[in-house]
This record gives sequence, C-alpha cells and structure tokens, in this order.
Amino acid sequence: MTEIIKKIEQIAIEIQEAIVETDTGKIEAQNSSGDVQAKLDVVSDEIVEKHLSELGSVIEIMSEEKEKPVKINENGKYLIAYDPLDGSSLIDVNLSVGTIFGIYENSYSGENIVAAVYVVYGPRVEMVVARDNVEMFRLINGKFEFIKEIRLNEKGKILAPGGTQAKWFSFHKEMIDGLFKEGYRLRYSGGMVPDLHQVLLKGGGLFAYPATTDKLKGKLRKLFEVFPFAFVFEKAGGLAIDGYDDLLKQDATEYHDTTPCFFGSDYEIKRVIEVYSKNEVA
Ligand code: P6P
Repeated sequence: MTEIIKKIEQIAIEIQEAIVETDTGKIEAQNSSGDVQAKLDVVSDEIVEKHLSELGSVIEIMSEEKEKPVKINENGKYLIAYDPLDGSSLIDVNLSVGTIFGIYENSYSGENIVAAVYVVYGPRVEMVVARDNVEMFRLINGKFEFIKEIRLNEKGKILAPGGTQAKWFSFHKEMIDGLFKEGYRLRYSGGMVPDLHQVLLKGGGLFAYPATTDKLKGKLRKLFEVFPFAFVFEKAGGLAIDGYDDLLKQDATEYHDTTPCFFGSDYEIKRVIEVYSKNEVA
C-alpha cells in the first residue's frame, strides 16, 4: 500500500503541473459515462496509468475515463478504480478540482474497499489518505508533508446540496429547506472533491447528490467517486448513505454504475434517514 501512496504523490505533482500548463479545451470524444472529455481528462488519465502500471502490488486499474480495466500484474493484490480529474470542466472558471482513488481487494464492491485517497488541486495541493484513520498532507516545496488527522464532529454547519433543484423530489427539497432554516450555510462549487474536502475540514455538515426525477440512480459513480468518499467519511467518524442504507453495503453490477449519495456527520445523516425512511424514490 505504501508504494501506491508514494506513486499517488508523484501523480498529483504531475497533474498539478498539467493543470497549470495544458490547454483546457475539449477533444472530440466522450468518456464511458458520456461526458465530453477535456484534454486534461486524457492527459491526467495517462499520468495515472503511467505511474500505477509500474506497481507490482496492483492487479489492474479501472479509470472513469475508460470502458474496461487495464491489467497490470496478475500476482498483485489490489484493484484500483480512479477518477483522474473530477470536475475538470471547473478548470475553465479557475475553481478547484481533484483526483480520486479507490483501492480494493478481490472486487470493486463497497465491502472490499480497503483504502481511499484523494487529491485537491486548489490554492494549495492537498492529499487525503484514508486507511485505519484519515490523514491530510500538503504539497510544500515539492514534498507532501503531514498536516493533521481529520475527524468529524457530531454536527456541522455547512450544506452542499447537489443535483438540479427543479428535479428534486418534493420531500428532498423540504428536507434541504429545513436545514437552511436551521442556519446551515450553502457551500457548493459543483466539484465533488473540494466540496467534500470542505465538509471534512470544517468538521462536518452534509453533502447530498440525491436521486432526482430524471436520474433515479443519481449522477455520481460508485467505483471512482462514491465508494472512496464513503470510506473516507466513515473512517473520519461520519456516515455515508444512499438515503436508506450504508453506501459501502452496495455492490456495482457495471463499472460505471451510479448511486444517490449523502456524506456527512451524524446529526445530518440521521436527518436524511428520518426523512427518506418515510418517502420512496420512484
Ligand atoms: P452538478 C463534476 O462533474 C461531478 O461529477 C462532481 O464532481 C460534482 O459533485 C457533480 O458532478 C456536480 O454535478 O449536476 O451539480 O453539476
């Protein structure tokens, strides 16, 4: 596992350089989820594959930008699913983006994720590593330095309500409006990595990307985005659910499966369960 983390440090440095130097234009292609690919998506994916392909402990890697896994070493131990540059369209407006890694054993299921790492490319480059606990590192003079352990409080003050509001189910809208009435402050950039990083660093709150009337399975991908962050939040003392049950109890039938997802501290997630247990999404 240590060799993987060391490689991710190098990957993060090279992607940060690419973000600063590469044209952010689009290319005439779509990824497996139908998203129009930015040049940086492809460049970032190439950087990740170049480095992870050198690891003896990795059986295969699965990119959000690809249809199928890339085989690395049949005698390895880990499967790595990753989103090379999540929220890449935000670069055009100079907002923060990130890279997400889920490290699995045996299969890409919630119960088989054994570690998660994400990198935030913002005013500072920060890397968060979740294994038994959650540790944050910052890129300082070309090296990642340990900064602190991340732990969530019982309750937070910020709310990141994703999804097209016109497509929210009415009971979901009432729940979100109720939290705002309690004084929660809106913190949503449209980038999953910086938005969740903020909830973690502020000690709690709620990030929600729910089922909507046009996308009953939500938008965010299980293998590359949802399972890794669910692992991070649980190891940081928070909770991660689909509205009804723990996200890490889920499997994925397709590599690019999506799921509704809620990440947060106890108080907020228990509010979601309270509301969703009385309402069906259909
Ligand atoms: P919306 C970025 O495209 C992304 O995959 C996540 O990073 C982010 O949380 C979500 O989509 C934003 O989606 O529908 O609010 O623009």
